[in-house]
Amino acid sequence: MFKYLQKKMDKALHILKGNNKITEINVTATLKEIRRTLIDADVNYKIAKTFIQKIKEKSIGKKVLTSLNPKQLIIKIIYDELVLLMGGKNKEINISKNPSIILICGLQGSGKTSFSSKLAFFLKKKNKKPLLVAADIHRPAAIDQLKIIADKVDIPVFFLKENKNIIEIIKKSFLYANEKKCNVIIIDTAGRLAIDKIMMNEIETIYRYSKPDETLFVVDAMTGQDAINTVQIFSKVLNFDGIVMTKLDGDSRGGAAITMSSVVGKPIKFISNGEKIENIEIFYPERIANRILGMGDIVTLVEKVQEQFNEEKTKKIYRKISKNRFNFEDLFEQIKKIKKIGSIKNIMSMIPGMENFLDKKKEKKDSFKEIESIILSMTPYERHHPTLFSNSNRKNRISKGSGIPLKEINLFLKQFDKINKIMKTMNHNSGSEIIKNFLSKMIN
Ligand SMILES: Nc1nc2c(ncn2[C@@H]2O[C@H](COP(=O)(O)OP(=O)(O)O)[C@@H](O)[C@H]2O)c(=O)[nH]1
Ligand SMILES: [Mg+2]
Repeated sequence: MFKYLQKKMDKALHILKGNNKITEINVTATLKEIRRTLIDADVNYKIAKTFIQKIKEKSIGKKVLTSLNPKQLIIKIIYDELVLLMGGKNKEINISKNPSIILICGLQGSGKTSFSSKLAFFLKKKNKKPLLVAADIHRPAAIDQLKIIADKVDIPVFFLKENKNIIEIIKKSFLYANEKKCNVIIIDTAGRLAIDKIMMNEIETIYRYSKPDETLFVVDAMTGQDAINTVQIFSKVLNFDGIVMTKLDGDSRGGAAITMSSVVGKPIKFISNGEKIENIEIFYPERIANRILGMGDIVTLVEKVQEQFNEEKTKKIYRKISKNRFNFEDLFEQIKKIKKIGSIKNIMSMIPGMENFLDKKKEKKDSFKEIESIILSMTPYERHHPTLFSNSNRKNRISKGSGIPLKEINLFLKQFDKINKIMKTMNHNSGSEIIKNFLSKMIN
């Protein structure tokens, strides 16, 4: 699923240079490649163009964090846009009532019957008690098809053989559900080759009579742009709640799936990626975006860094530094923040040039520990007044308390002093520049 997009995106992202700032020049090639990838994957030309435009605006406008690894930052921006394109957060189906009624509709062969049983199986695993209703009155074999699948997983099916009165089928199925204490009723309907009057009349009758809590429209991903057109036509006649996209295991290139919800304004709620009963997945835009980009770790990391070192917070550090009030307590706080982000190796790899350094000095991975012990051995007053350490008695005391040789303490104090000086000369906009220098000097 989404293999095509994955492969192509990976190629596009690898063109990105890691060590430069985000400029028009170094993102252009990547964005061009991404646009081509999207169009090849059956994404509408205009949507692909707007998508690229948005990424360009967002990435080139990113000043504060540009000194972090731009490659990773761009990946995060692409990820965010991709999630938005797919409709943002996942919209859950409404199954809170007893019973909840779910109406399944769609064209012939789109996968309604398969999906109905998959959904029943899925809900059964979530401790619901589903009932499947065979409401396809046009194909005589439809009842058997549903029964064969459902019997295997022990899910009850309601049907009336030889009865073509759709209202009667629905009415009796509700009574049956009540009798059997089923709390979800899934109605599998008939489809036609195209959305026509007969199909719509029938669906509307079922809809009016059953008052579904959730109406899902099933489309075949392999039909590409046609799937989008079909959903658009259907949405004009029935106000359904969500889309189910099936056959994503086929040779579909995924474009319809990623653009569907922004084109038609309805969320995809489930996807199906195989003929087996367990081949059903809730559609989570975030997870799909991660899958397509294959960069889940980077996205999480950038999110955490942005959380800990946002513009406001880094400006505050700068103000302190420029007023010469940056002290050991502040340093301690910074280290705590970095630790929250994850392993030092991870955070270091986000800083241009640091990967090489770390590879060579893997054993230095925990060098923050030393700094922390030194600071912890200081009194609160000392932590706030770095200049007190011109006194060697204090240094001796810290050395004893922390168990760190005096030589190391002297080195640390010297570095601290040096960083403070360097940082003061920096432009206040480059908040992350401060952090970057700060870290690289500390660890050196
Ligand atoms: N490969 C694949 N086949 C599917 C999927 N969903 C349904 N099918 C197949 O598509 C065909 C039509 O499905 P069916 O549920 O009968 O469609 P309906 O006419 O809408 O009820 C069947 O052969 C299914 O096995 C899927 O996600 N992947
Ligand atoms: Mg069917």
